[in-house]
Amino acid sequence: MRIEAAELRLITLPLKFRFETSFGVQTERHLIVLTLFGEGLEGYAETVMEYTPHYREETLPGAWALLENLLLPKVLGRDFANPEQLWAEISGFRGNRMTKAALEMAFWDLWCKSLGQPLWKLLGGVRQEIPVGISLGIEPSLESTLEKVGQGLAAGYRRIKLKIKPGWDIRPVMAVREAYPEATLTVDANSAYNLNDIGTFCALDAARLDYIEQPLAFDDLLDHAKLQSAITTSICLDESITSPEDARKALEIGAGRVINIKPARVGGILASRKVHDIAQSYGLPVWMGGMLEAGIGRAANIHVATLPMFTKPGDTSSASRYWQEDIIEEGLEATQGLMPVPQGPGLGITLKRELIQRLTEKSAYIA
Ligand code: OSB
Ligand code: MG
Repeated sequence: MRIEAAELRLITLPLKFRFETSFGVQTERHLIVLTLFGEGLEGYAETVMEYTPHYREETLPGAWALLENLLLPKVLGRDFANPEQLWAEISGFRGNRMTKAALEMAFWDLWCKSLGQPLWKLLGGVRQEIPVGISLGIEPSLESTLEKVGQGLAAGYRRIKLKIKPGWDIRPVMAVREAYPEATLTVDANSAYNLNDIGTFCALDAARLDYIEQPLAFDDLLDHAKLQSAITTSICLDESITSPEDARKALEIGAGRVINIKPARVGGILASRKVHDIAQSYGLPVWMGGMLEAGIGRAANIHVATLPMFTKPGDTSSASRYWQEDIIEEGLEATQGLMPVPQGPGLGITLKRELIQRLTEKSAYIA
């Protein structure tokens, strides 16, 4: 598959809800829509990073510059037989995995389309519906937290994840557990704690959480292993896993028992499959994380989550929860907590071009 040209568009999408985490508040998403052109086909991707490096280090302006000046010039006019070959070409650049993942995603879409196959099939997926839950931001009150949890469960979502931070942890979590004794509940601290907080996590053992997501530093493994040995609840790693190598090391030292796979964070779809395979070799489950994706990224996440070890409900909830109007024609909607897998070639999605054009704040065409 020859990559002939590329287009970058910067767009902003207002979120339907205010999303507060331990690292900040989000009310809109800024993303780059990347299109690769080749052999009469188009491959799509969207980015996950924001303007500020509050989740991991990468930023949107950094991604734009890297794509425009380095990554796209390196692959344009070149032929790649498969995603592995494309990855080999760009893997010499260190880090910047989210940015490289965007290029890889668009190439997967293009390559699968050239073979007339959906992504999930070429990847080796085994399921046609993905079990999903919701990620609830930090709410202004206990009452609204309980209400949102109730709504999520009533909609059939299979797990409710509560964002926590120091000062908003044991009390809301226990209140939700008391109100919903049977619900599958998890929490996500987004790196807000350290080993001095072991007492908080010991107290949370009583909440019977399925796991505690990323309690400690975004780049830590060792302290997570220490915390894991001190509590009964499983730790799930998110921020700390940026590659298959990280996953191997984390599982080897017992830094957690579950991995949240976000394809962008680990360096793309091939890397996601490798992290998945490593978890499988330890007999440990994974689940599909989310970065408040619009339609392109959401579709990609659904395809990847068809791999066998994605047994825990992921964060890929219905697109209509997030957006008044999504950027793709297909509605990615879950029923009773099950998200169907798109069946067209590649990602199986069609862009809403007029909407994307209208939203475009900046664009670049590179040939
Ligand atoms: O830590 O999982 C996270 C969103 C943005 C950045 C980090 C995270 C999240 C979410 C939302 O939890 C998941 C989603 O609904 O897409
Ligand atoms: Mg997380």
